[in-house]
Amino acid sequence: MKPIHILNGPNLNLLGKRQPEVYGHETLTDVEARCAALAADLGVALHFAQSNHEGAIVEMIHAARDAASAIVINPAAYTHTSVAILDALNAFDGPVIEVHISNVHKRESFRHHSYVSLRADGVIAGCGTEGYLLALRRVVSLLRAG
Ligand code: DHK
Repeated sequence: MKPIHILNGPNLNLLGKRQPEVYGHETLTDVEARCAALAADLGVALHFAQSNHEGAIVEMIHAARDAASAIVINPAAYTHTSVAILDALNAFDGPVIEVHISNVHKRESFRHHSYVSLRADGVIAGCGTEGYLLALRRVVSLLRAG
């Protein structure tokens, strides 16, 4: 099985420092370490990345077309604005799970709409950083189910 790509959007590099009451105290490096440990338990390879730039995320998704078996993506603010990220995901053939650390539906109305949800096979919101682990388990079970 090709690696699973976990992609993170803008401001998630500040995880742990930015609005901890909303996003928690763990850093993105902590999240990556927890995902890597779970991936090792599940016997899958992982690639973990973050960018603050929309075009860079589009290019990460293009790279995943050949390199990844599945994508877990937290597009952060681009969730609510980016047709370009939706279009790139529509050009990817494997499972896609969308993750939000916070419960976007309990927050401002502009966070209630997601372009990415038009492509995602599943959406996890409001489970904190554990959402990444849930998403990882889900893509592995989808891939193993064939
Ligand atoms: C992260 C962000 O940065 C916000 O722009 C989204 C998402 C929610 C999250 O909960 O992980 O609206």
